[in-house]
Amino acid sequence: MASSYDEMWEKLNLDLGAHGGLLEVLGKFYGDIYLSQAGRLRGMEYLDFVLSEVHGLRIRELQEARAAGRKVIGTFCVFVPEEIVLAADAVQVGLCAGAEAGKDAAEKILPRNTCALIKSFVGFKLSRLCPYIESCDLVVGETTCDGKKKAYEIFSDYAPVYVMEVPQMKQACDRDLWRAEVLRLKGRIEEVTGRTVTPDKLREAIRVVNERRKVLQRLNRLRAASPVPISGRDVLLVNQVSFYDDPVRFTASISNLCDELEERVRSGEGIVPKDVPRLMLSGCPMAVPNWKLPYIIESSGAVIVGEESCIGTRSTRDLVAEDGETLDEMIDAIVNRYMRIDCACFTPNRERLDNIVAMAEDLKVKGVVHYGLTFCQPYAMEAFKVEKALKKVGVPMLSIETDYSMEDVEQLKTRVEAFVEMIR
Ligand code: BJ8
Repeated sequence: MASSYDEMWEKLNLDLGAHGGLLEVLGKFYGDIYLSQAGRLRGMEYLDFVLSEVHGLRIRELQEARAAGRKVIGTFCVFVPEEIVLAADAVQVGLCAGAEAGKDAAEKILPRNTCALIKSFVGFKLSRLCPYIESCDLVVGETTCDGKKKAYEIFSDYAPVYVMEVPQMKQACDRDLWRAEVLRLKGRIEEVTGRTVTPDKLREAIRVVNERRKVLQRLNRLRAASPVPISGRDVLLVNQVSFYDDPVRFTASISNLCDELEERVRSGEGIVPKDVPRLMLSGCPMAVPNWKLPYIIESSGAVIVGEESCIGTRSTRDLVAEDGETLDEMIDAIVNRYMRIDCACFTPNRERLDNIVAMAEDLKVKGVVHYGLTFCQPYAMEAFKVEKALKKVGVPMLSIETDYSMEDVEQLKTRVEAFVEMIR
């Protein structure tokens, strides 16, 4: 069916036929997983609207921003400091990489044993399916895991790519390296946008991004109530949308959602009965529209109350200190905040274990589901340590490795149901 956005998508060089097919599948999937839930908060209508317009209205806004002289910067990792991008009056979008479409094309130029996230972003580009990638003036990659690092070399044949070097350890010399990298990024962003990052602009950008983190922290505090007032699926969606919506509008909308949630908590209303086992997810990021595992968990008699993930608390836990006055002080504050990210690409990575245990205890979960994308070595390796750390505090863990295909849904459901039964 023709869409009013066809002309815009054509200009972006999308494959209209394949793209239409993708939107159709996405719409169906969304209806089954999200709209079918009973007792959803009114505030989720905003998220439903954003999702229904994910390749429409938001893309139009990006085109309008570009026409007005602003640049669009795409990212794949929470290490890219959005503060710098916003301070140069550019728009940052998290490129999703959460769908299987495009996998066949990706496997022609990438090894098959590459994680689904990497195949997804390469496949989306090669198959001309993603209007976000096509709207980017620059894609900022990073040297986190080996797969991503090498994939950016290949990706740069198809899109303008800039790569930040992320250290692998957290010693003083690593911090120095990271500081130099943040400054190098600032230089490149200034070059691409033709704007200078001034102290005033950076201060405001730090505030805007912190406000978004704070509203997500508030959401996480509220959802921890018992009975649980909002589904894990819905909170995951909020986190996913935070990566590409306008930050100020998003913060205001989620603040309204939190007000409603607060009411619900006050009245003791839950999305599920009090005795439904509370679970926490931990591990690899789940990008839009990767809702498979949360859906399986929540349709197996459990409810998710936290995500220890980059599309979750890892990207919202820490704020950038707002007391810097000079540009140098603000850069230092940014460097310090980003160096606290506990991605499995770091070694050693004790903080992540401590953070997981603290989160599991705070949220009073009955168990943790560790989620690793197949072929993701950093998270697969750490899963063993996570299990051991949780065992010490008496929290059982189920380790799941999967990708974006639907082939293993039944098998995963059986394993999750058995786990839920065991912890009940
Ligand atoms: S800070 S988690 S967003 S790197 S799943 S591509 S690690 S093989 S996504 Fe990540 Fe930044 Fe770390 Fe977060 Fe590689 Fe693993 Fe694939 Fe991964």
